Amino acid sequence: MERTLSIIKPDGVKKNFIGEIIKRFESNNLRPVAMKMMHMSKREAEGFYAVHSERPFFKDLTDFMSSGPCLVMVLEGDNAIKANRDLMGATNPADAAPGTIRADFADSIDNNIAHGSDAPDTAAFEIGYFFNGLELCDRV
Ligand code: IDP
Ligand code: MG
Repeated sequence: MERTLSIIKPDGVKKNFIGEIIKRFESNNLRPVAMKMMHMSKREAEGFYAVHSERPFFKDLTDFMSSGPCLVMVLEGDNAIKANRDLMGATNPADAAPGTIRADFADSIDNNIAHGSDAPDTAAFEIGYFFNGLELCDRV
């Protein structure tokens, strides 16, 4: 059993894809154990994406992530990190396999609908960035 952080980015919320995306998670044995809507400040977005602070797209990325509300979730399941990334598809929706979340819903690499942690250490950091232990609900 593994946990991963998922975010439906501002474009996914704005386009009313919350239900569609959560349905795909639940249909594929990824269960939400925590979730909240939040509108990140620029500083909060910069802290979340600190690993990318030297990248040329950092300013646009953090402007976008702080442009509107997101749905931030912790998903639990077998191999949850990889399972979530497989469901999302490639970072650039133009390269994402048909039937993936980004292929079906995203417009561009800048507006690519969803975030998913990429490894156990980043998942631990990202879950702790948004949630405390009491907010993670064990599913029975
Ligand atoms: P990921 O979201 O698939 O894990 P990362 O490489 O971690 O991809 O990049 C974080 C986010 O930054 C991406 O989801 C995307 O929105 C944005 N991004 C990544 N690479 C580029 C790029 O080359 N140009 C513009 N935006 C990018
Ligand atoms: Mg990433």
